[in-house]
Amino acid sequence: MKDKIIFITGATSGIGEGCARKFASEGANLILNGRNQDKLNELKVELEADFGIEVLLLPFDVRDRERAKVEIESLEGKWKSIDVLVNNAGLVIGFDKEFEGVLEEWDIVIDTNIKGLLNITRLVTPGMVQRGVGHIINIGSIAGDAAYPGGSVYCATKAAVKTLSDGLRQDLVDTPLRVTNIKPGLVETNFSVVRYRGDKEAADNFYKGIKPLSGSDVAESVYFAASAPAHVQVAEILVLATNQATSNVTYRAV
Ligand code: NDP
Ligand code: 8X3
Repeated sequence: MKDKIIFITGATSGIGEGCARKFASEGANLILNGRNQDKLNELKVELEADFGIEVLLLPFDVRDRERAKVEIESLEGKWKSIDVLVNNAGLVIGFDKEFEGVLEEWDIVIDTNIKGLLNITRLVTPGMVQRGVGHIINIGSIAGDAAYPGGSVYCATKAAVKTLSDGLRQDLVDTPLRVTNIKPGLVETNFSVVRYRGDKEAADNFYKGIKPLSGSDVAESVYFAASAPAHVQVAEILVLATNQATSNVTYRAV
């Protein structure tokens, strides 16, 4: 992994931050994206000092097509040659029933988890095809395998991530590129704080009675797929907390 270029979206927290630390610890150089510029700056200082790697920051909203295009097309030198794209930026808002949810919140979730991911894939993959090198790793979810109460729109976006991963794998089948869909279960990150619209106590309660995964647990699966030999394509990984067996067990009443 030494000197490879890894582009991680949503690197300011949780799974994305865990991936940044893991790839940095293995000697990779990182392009880190997210909207929280302060957190990105902090990570850059820390990871460059701790691991002697280089970090380039691309702070933008993955939903912003024009900005993403300018930022990615302006990459220079070695930063153009992205080896691994980790499409991680994503969120859910609320636990509303499908017939009661807030349309504007659904727009944010759909635009980020599906269209934002597609936006970055569309911008980064052509260069990988041209160079004959590349790996697209999408962070899906067990929520994409089956809906749970109060989660249908989020679950639908993660089902879309599965389909987009499967479709891209077929579109790239005659190239050396690889596509992986990582499907975590319960991971304790800022995800639930966002889901409960900033209510930290409700977010903490969500994990009561179960030891969830951490962002770095999931990063180990991402790294496993990325570091497999070139002829090995890890198509999917479903990684769950030990006391979680299905998508539905994640449901908690608000
Ligand atoms: P966090 O809330 O901790 O992290 C989400 C990251 O996404 C943050 O870095 C946030 O950064 C970034 N992000 C959100 N919206 C945008 C945007 N529009 N543009 C750029 N970056 C954005 O949650 P997780 O780490 O848990 O979530 C990461 C991924 O993992 C998501 O796709 C989620 O669906 C998935 N997942 C999470 C699970 C869980 O239980 N936590 C389980 C299964 C999958 P910033 O605010 O700085 O933009
Ligand atoms: C996140 C997992 O089921 O907590 O994708 O929504 S879940």
